[in-house]
Amino acid sequence: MITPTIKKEVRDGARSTLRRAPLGPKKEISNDGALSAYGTARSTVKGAPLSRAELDKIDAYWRASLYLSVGMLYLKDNPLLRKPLKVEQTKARLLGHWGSDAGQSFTYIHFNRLINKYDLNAIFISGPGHGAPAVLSNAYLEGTYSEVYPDKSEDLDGMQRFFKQFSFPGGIGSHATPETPGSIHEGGELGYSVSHAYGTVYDQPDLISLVMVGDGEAETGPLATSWHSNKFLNPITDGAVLPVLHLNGYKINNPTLLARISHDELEALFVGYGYTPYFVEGSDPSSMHQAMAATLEHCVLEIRKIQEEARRSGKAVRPRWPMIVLRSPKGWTAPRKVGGHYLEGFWRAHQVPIADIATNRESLKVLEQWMRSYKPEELFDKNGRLSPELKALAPKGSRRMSANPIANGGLLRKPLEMPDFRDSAVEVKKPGATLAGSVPTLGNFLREVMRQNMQNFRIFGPDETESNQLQAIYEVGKKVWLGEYFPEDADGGQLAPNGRVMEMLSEHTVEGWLEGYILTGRHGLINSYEPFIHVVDSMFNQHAKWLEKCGELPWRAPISSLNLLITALVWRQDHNGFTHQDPGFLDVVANKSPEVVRIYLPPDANTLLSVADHTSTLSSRTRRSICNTSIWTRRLRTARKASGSGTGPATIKGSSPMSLWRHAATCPRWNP
Ligand SMILES: Cc1ncc(C[n+]2csc(CCOP(=O)(O)OP(=O)(O)O)c2C)c(N)n1
Repeated sequence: MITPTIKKEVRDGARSTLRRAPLGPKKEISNDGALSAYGTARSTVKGAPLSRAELDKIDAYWRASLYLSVGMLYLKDNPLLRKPLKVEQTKARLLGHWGSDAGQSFTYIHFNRLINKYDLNAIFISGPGHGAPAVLSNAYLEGTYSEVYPDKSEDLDGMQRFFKQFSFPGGIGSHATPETPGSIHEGGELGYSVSHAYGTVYDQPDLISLVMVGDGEAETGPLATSWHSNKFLNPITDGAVLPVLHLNGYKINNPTLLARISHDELEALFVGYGYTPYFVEGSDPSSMHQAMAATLEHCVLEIRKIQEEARRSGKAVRPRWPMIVLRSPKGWTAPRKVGGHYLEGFWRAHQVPIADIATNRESLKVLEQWMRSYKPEELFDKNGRLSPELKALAPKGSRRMSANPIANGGLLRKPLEMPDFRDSAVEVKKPGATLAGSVPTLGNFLREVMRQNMQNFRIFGPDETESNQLQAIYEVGKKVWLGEYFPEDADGGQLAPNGRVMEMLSEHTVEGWLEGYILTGRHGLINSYEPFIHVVDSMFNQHAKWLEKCGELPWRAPISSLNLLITALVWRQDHNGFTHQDPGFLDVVANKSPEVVRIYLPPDANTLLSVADHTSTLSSRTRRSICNTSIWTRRLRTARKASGSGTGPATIKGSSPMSLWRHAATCPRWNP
C-alpha cells in the first residue's frame, strides 16, 4: 500500500516534502504579546532615522490631520474649539468612519518625508476608502483641497465648511470618492485596492503607488487573489506598488482573521505571495514614528535597488518586492474606554466612536477632551491656517499625493495612434457571400493598434485571449510573465517579461488592473467570456458610478473608456451545457445612465472593426464606459433568414445594411 505524501512533480524525478509546516498559534494574544497592537514599537527594520525635532514636527503634523479627521465626523461649527464645545455646533446625524484614519494618515505622512527626501512620484490608494478623513485631511493640509475647492479655504471659515460638508446632505461622501483630490479608488465595496494600485504602475516606471489594505478588505476574494499582481510587474518598464496591510485588528463588529494568526503564519503567507513583509507594530507614537520612518525608507530604497539593478542589467527577473504590515490599534489615539466599554483598539472604533453626544453631556465632554488632546492651538495659527513650520513638511506642487496629476489621469492621457481600421477589413464582394470570423479580424486590427501604442495600450483577460481568437496580437505583444519558464513555453506559450497582454484567472484582478490603468491615463480592453464576466458585475457598477460622479466635477479630466469585448455567448449552450451563467451582464450595463455606458452588438467582422475604431477614437475625446460586445448571433439569424444567404453583411427587405447595423448599438454617434 502506498502512503499518500505531499508530492511535487518535477521533470527530472519526483521530490516530496514530509516536513510539517510550523503552523498553529504560537503566541498568546496579550498586551505584551507579539499579536497585540499596543506597546512600544516592534519592527523588523531597526533604526531611528528621525532627529528629535523632525519627530516632533511629524507627530504634530499627524495630530493636525487627526484633529481634522475627528472634526469632519462631528463638527459643523466652532472648528478649532476656540470656545467650549456645544451640542448645537455638532452635526445632528453623525456619520463616517474613524477606525482606520490614524493608521492611514500615519503612513501617508511618513511617506511625505520620503517624497521630499528622494523626490518620489507617488500616489496613495486608501483600500477601505471609508478612512476618507485621513485622505481628505491630508489633502487639506497640503493645500490641494482649497485649490480645488476655494470655498474650503485654509482659514477658520474654510475649515468650518470643510468639516460641515463631510457626510452631510449636499456635501461629500464618507469614502475617498471622485471628489477627493488625489484619489483614483473610492473603496466602498472592499477588495480592489491592490489590483487598482498595480494597474496604475504598469508602464509608469517611476511611479510608486502606496496602497493601504484593510485587514478586513484582505479577507475578500478579489483582494486575496490580487496579491499575485506582483508576478506581472516588470522592474524595468513598470513602477512599484508598496502595499501596507493595515492590521488594525477589527472590521465592523468582528476581529480580522489576519490579526489573529501567529506572526509566523502571517509572515509565511506574504512570503508565499512573493513579498518580503516588514512589520511595524505598536501604539507608542514616538517609537512608532521612528519604526515607520525607518521601515518605509528601507522599502523605498529596496524598490530603487531592485529597479536600478534590473534597468542596469536589462534583466527583468521577478524580485521579492517589499511590503509592510502595520499593526496599530483600531481607532488609534481615541480614548481607550468610554462609558466602561473598550473603544480604541476594538471594533467599537470602526465608525463614529462616541455616538451619543447629543443626549449625554458626559460624552460631549469626552469628545471635547479628545479633540483638545491633539492640541489644535499649537498646530493652527490664529486664522486657522496650519503653522508654516508644519506646512513645510508637505511635498510641493504635483509631488503632493493629493495633487499628483496621475490620479487625474485624463490630464496626462495621450490619444491612441489609430491605424485605419479599413486596412484590416474583410473584403465583401457581394452581401451574404463571405465567411469571416469577427474576433480574429478584430485581432488583426488590435495587433496594429498595439504596434503603434506600445507604451499606453494593453489587453487584459482572465485566460481566454487565444480561445477568443485574438492571437494575432501576440505577433506584437506577448503575454506578460515574470514567473518561471519551462522549455515547453517556447512551443506556443507566448510568454514574455515585457508582454502587452495580461492574463490571470481572476476576472476581478484583470478588471482592477484595467481600471487602474485607464484611471491613470492609458487605454485598454478586456476580453472575456460572457458567462463569467458576471463575476465583475459589481466592479463594473462601481466604475460606472465613479465615471458618473466625475462627470459632475469640472476638474476631473475625461479618461479612456473601459472596453469589454464579450465572447463565447451563453446562447450557445450546446458545448458547455447548462453549467455556464446567463447573458445578464448586459442587464447590469443597460441599467446605467446612457451618459456612461454604450452597448454595441456588432453582427459581423467589419462592423466589429468599426466599433473598435469608434470606441477607441471616442475614448480619446469623451468620458465613456463602453461595452464592446459581440453578442450578435440572434440578430444575424434574423438577417440571414431575410437575405437567404450565409454569414456576412445582409439586408432585410426594405432596409440598408447601414440601418440594420445601427440598431446594433446604443450609441447615437456611431456611424458604421
Ligand atoms: C465587499 C464588501 N463587503 C462588506 C462591506 C461592508 N463593510 C464596510 S467596512 C467593513 C469592515 C472593513 O474592515 P477593514 O477593511 O479592516 O477596514 P478598517 O478596519 O481599516 O476600517 C465592512 C465589512 C463592504 N464595504 N464591502
